[in-house]
Amino acid sequence: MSKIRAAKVIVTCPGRNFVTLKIETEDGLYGVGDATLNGRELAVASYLNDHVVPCLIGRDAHRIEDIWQYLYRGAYWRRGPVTMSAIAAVDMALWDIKGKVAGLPLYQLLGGASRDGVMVYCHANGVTIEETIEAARGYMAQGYKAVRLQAGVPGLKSTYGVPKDKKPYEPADADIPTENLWSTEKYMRSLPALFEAGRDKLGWDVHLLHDAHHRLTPIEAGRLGKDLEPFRMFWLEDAVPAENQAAFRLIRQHTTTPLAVGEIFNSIWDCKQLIEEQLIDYIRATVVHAGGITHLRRIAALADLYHVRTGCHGATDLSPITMGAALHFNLSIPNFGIQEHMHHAAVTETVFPHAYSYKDGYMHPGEAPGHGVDIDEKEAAKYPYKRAYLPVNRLEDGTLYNW
Ligand code: GCO
Ligand code: MG
Repeated sequence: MSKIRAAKVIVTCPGRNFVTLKIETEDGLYGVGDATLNGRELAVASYLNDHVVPCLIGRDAHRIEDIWQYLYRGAYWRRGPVTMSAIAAVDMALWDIKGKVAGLPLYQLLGGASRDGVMVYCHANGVTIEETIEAARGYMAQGYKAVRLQAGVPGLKSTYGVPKDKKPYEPADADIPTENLWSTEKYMRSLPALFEAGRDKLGWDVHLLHDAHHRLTPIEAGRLGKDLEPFRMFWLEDAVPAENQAAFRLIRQHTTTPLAVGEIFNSIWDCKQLIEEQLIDYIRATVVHAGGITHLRRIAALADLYHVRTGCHGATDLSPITMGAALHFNLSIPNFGIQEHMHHAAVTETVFPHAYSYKDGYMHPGEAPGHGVDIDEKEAAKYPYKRAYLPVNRLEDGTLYNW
């Protein structure tokens, strides 16, 4: 028994907004969990502060599964990104504590390492194809075995996924969302050339990925997948919005390009049909938005039965705590596929010291007890919350569209 003495929510903005839950036990240990939901951060902070923290005090920190069920079933209102990010934060913090009590890195508690390292992919972005290829070359020189290629679409002024001013990531930079224009026709015409250049200039020994950000219809996605088949992509991500899981049947009927989806999923119910019908190849759900290690393991176990591998979301709006927890998860499960890796800003790293590291295309969670990521509260206090949104997308006739 290790009684929970206190729990607090820390909101900080070192480069971008992060919400962290810190749980302390009566025997002087603590664990931290990520609760960041980009653009809706304070909703999760309130959910935790007002509704979860009071219910945690006095509970046994070791009863991770029981606390998970208590927060999930006990709330009556199930699922949803706010609820599941809050539960995830508690879950991560409790696994962190258990690891510290055991004196073992989290992956050891999850069954030990199934591989030596976690293959990661990075983002090569550019306004033009040439710029994107140049960026990919730079990453390959750092050892990356897998690169996501995104380029500006000729005829569209700015596109989400292609950062402005050569910034390394896609910042949520506006107090009120800025508006982009979108044209599927222009995009679909431009994309094969990017991958043709990719294979031509980067060769065949690198995995190439692409994110369509939910912007296509199923039949468009089928056609795009077919057009991209000659380039043997690792995956085409988020081809269509996935609320209607059956929509993926149509894409599957038309292309053998591997499909990935799920960064906005928050429970196993969002992907049950996609997995059981083998409509996808990679599931992108990750620790913070899909109910923590406890729930993500359940998703991965289901996926394993159907030849679906994991490809956890790892953008910079997920805090280093999620990256650390995901790396332990990735190292331990049998059906790991790949992990996304976007570099956090240096200032983010000063607030979240971590044991994980990158070398030659692979990441490793490190050997620190627990998940190996901490928060420096003094540093965190220097960066107050700042409202910031990602852009929205409109079609050229003004219709609000998916971004
Ligand atoms: C990705 C994503 C991100 C998300 C962002 C939303 O594949 O990394 O699509 O860029 O858009 O994490 O908050
Ligand atoms: Mg994505």
